[in-house]
Amino acid sequence: MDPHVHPDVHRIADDIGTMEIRGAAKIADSAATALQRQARESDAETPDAFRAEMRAAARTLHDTRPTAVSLPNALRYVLHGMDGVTVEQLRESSVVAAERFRERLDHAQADLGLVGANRLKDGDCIMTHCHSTAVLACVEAAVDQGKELTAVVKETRPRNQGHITAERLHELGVPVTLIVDSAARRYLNEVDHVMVGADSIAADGSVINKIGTSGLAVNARDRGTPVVVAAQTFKLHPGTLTGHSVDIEMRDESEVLSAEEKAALGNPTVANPAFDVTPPRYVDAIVTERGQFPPESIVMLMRELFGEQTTEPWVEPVV
Ligand code: RUB
Repeated sequence: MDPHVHPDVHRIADDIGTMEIRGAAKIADSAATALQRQARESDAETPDAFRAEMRAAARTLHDTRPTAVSLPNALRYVLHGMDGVTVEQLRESSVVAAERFRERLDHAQADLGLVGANRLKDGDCIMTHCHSTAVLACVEAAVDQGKELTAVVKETRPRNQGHITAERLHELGVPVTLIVDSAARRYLNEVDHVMVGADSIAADGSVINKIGTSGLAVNARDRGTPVVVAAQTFKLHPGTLTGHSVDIEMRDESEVLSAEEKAALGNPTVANPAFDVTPPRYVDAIVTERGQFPPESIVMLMRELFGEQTTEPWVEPVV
């Protein structure tokens, strides 16, 4: 019989897959919450059955979206924290590990916000792409310090996450100019920083983020506008230390065109990659809760935090 996965884990996995829950930090937080729920509600009778349920729940979450490494990093954190010889000990340690992960996530966000705010001066204008809670943490910290900022916000087709960013910035009292993605270059001379988040950061300092980030970064370099990436250290992709590459998610074509629209155009092939890779030479700084790093040096931090640890504790052990 397959191990029992709690319905709330399936619900959270579905919400991640359909992007009801989205953005790397939120996905990680929700994955830890889901494992916590699984641990709390499990009625497994043996330690082996409990562990098998936790692995199955982690696999259900893991298989939702492939690009944001925050998801496997969250699962790893909780499963590595699961410890003990009785079901109750395993349950308690898993619940505590999930809680600790979520707390660390919160603190990291606040700490990196303060680092990012140091880059922003009173009167600065930033350009953003997609919706990144890490970028917003930097803006919020700067606003709290009394700095007045403005923002040019890219719409971010096809899902328009720029609308969420515009709303959040408005709530922070930051005046927003919303532009279509293709207008970005036109405004790059008028902004002081491009600030984006990350879904994964590779060992060579490449930044994987919402599709359109790399084109924006290349244009920004051409115009001399610094590109800052705001990302907690759980965006560092330990697998890239050992030669793995980051999977770029291809999403459904219906996000780009409805079936009717597609038919009216003579049924072209529609491609919908969700993320792209910005090479380190186009990134000026990566702002984390551990301070600011040039992208080329991020590998040092990655080794310090993860070593060569690329285990997949959700995989069934071979017996
Ligand atoms: C979201 C996206 C965000 C990063 C960082 O893509 O690319 O820039 O996840 O977000 P999607 P955060 O909308 O497809 O999930 O800083 O909140 O972790």
